[in-house]
Amino acid sequence: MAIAGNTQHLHVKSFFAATVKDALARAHRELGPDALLLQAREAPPEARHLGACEVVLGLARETGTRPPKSVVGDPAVASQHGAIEDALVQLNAFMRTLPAPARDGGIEEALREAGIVPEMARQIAQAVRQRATRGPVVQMARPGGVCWAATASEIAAEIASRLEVRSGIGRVTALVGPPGAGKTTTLVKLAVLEGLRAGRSTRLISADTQRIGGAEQLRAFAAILGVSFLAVESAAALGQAIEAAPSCDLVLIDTPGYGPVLQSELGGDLADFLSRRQDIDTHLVLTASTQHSVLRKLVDLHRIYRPSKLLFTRLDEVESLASVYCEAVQQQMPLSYFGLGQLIPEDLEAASKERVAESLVRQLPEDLQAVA
Ligand SMILES: Nc1nc2c(ncn2[C@@H]2O[C@H](COP(=O)(O)OP(=O)(O)OP(=O)(O)O)[C@@H](O)[C@H]2O)c(=O)[nH]1
Ligand SMILES: [Mg+2]
Repeated sequence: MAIAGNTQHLHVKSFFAATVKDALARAHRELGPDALLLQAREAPPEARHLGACEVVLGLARETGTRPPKSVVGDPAVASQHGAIEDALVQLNAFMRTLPAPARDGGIEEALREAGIVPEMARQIAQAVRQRATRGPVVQMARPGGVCWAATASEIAAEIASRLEVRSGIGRVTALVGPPGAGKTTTLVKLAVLEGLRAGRSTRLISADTQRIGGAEQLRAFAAILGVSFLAVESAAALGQAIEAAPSCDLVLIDTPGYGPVLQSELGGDLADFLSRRQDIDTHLVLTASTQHSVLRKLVDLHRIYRPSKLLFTRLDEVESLASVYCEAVQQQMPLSYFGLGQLIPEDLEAASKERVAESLVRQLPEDLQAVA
């Protein structure tokens, strides 16, 4: 690593030992007292066999020369000391000018700016630093200078590792969620993808019968697809319709979307029924375009259904999946499917961690991605 305007180069080397103190002692024995401590950290898993602690030290040296075995009392090395000391003085002065956030490459700040909630951004940045295979890098050409040389894939992998994905649906599946979230459209997409195209006999049930015309949309779709359809007036009737279905049939249940007031007035029986029937695979349908704070309220409002998965629609309308990510991670709920538009069934795909992680990494500033 060249030091700008100087023929000296910075030789960077890691030393491992059981304690930081021992690792430092070993480093100073080999590099001498002038070596500059760049980093002390827990050794990464792949180097753990070398010692629990890793220290990384830098020492300025001439281009093309090998690092001295020992500088103490070595006349050849001593003759270089003037130049080396100059370089280290420059380096130390430079490092003192670095703004604090740049010391972690700005990953935490960039994640916050990409919409990740602060605590999560801090944890991800910290984990990325531990995951980073190349340790800290001094970048003389870059304002801000010291970066954690995590690769884009290391950042994406850390983001993805916090997510859970469980696509596929149960034999009896219900979609619940706020008004207009895309429940009916998604149910029909699932009927085609998981029912008809998979060669499974499929039944559609609408529990959306309190609203005038609520069940008609699904009835019309069922007629077009040529699958059986039933509208049920109560939770008890829903239970009977499920029992009446042949055991190999896929049963897909559409439910009405209620706001907070109607939910408590009209939604209680259905919520009681679904929350007790954990054999029914209940997905909470939400739109990716909803702000994170609102998503939180919607998840709370629909907790009475005890959904086990989150299904997000309208990914086609958003740049960032930050709120989808934060909500799924904070609720520790798996993602099932993503709605990507209005086309049936093309615009539905199994949820993937990669899609979410890549969308977030794309939000990071270009210079960070370049380092990353
Ligand atoms: N752009 C986009 N539009 C979608 C998506 N999914 C559904 N929609 C549209 O959203 C609108 C509402 O969809 P519905 O399926 O009727 O929503 P719902 O949750 O059943 O609504 P209610 O029954 O009124 O609660 C329709 O115009 C759909 O075509 C999606 O992934 N992307
Ligand atoms: Mg509907």
